[in-house]
Amino acid sequence: MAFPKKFLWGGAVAANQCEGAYLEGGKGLALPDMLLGGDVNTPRTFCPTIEKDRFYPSHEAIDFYHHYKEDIALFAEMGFTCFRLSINWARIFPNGDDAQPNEEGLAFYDAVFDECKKHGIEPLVTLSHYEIPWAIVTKYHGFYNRETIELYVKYATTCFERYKDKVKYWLTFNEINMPLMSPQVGDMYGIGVIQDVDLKRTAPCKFPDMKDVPQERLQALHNVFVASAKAVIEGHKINPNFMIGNMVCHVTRYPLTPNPKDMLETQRMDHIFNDLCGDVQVRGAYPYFAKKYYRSLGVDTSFMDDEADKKLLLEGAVDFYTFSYYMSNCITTDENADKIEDSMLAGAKNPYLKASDWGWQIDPDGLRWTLNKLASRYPDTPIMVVENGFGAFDKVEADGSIHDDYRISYFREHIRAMGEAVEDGVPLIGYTTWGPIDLVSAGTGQYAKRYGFIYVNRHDDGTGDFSRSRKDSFFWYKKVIASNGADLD
Ligand code: BGP
Repeated sequence: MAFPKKFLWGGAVAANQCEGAYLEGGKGLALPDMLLGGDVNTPRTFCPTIEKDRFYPSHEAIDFYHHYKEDIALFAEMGFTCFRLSINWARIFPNGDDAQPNEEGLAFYDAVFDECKKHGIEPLVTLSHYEIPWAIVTKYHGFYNRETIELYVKYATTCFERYKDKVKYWLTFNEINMPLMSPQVGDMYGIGVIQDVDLKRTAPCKFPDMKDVPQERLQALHNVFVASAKAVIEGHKINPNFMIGNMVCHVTRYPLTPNPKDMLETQRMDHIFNDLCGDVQVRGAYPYFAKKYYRSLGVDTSFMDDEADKKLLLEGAVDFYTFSYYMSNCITTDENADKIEDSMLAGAKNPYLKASDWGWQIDPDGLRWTLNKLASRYPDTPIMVVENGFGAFDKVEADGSIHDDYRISYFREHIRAMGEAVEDGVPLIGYTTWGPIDLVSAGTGQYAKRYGFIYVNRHDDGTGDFSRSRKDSFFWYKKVIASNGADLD
């Protein structure tokens, strides 16, 4: 496999899923702090107040806040040259609209980046990985309010100024297309717009029970685009060498049959759910198909025609394209086709693919297909896969070892597919696996859905001492990195 010489190899985490210490160091509440755990059959619920008798996984997560030195040393042992992490916005601006940033929060990330540097690891920093301060949700109605654009830009520029000599690679918003992909979940996660929920009540509320108001959701997403563009513009003023990217959740879609109706529906869904956000952020303008879709939901699209915003989107186009890739789905107009039971990623089952215990279909060739698609859609734009991984139940043997050959085989095939895409000519610059260390699942809030090369002794019943240990995949990935992707055995 011929990966480029300075290819970035590493892993990715998000603050809310690993840090814990949810009120330490002056941090304020962030949206994920209000989420309870669920499992594969129980949707995650949202509890708008903190109740003593309930379990909120982000509050302790895997306690990266106190273990970061040990964890970064383990990443270095695997040979990481890149570590993707997010800054928790609520550590820097605990109330979202504070006049001054929280120095203790800033100092924490200084220490983390210094630790990376010590080990020769390049940080890749996501500014917003679902960690909108809770106060912005309750006081401003999230990104629906244009004032939130300025709060975000202030937060972003504070980080750019502070870390301009320590961080070169930035991403403005994680999985920015989530509000399109899944209205209720996306409202919550991406844009902090919660509809029709009494934010003072204590009863948990299931995501699917929340009301969707497309006008607010899509106008908020527009404000997110503007916030991202402004951040890119300001970032480049602070350090012209910054590489600032977007981040899309790419669920690759195939027609289930060659029925032209299936083809058309697949193209339509691919456009809306996978391409729309990338087009805005890379090309700097809404694609031609956006208006028809928005209007079909009854949305007044005049915000798309605002001249000042149009100018910002164009000037604030990103420097590189990044995405998460876990699976592919099939699309069909046949209502009787066998469905995938996942509200977020719904589609039809592909008879050629196997799935994880959470129903995510495993498709390495789909990654090659996707990389080629993106390279032709966004010519001359460097591409990076910033999330890819296999959530699974792991078994700890009596001697403490963990034989996760299923994970190794998932990664082997996906890295092979990436290598083939590089040979096809795709300008791929790096790869960070999702969850190089076990962490809290975003979708289900579980610890049991494990992704790591590093095991964390922490469980869904709240037990475990947070100790870390190496799985078989740890040694395998180390070999892969040392050989720059050539040795996948
Ligand atoms: C992406 C998120 C991550 C991560 C990953 C795996 O959607 O960006 O935060 O969690 O998916 O999903 P899950 O944790 O639900 O298994």
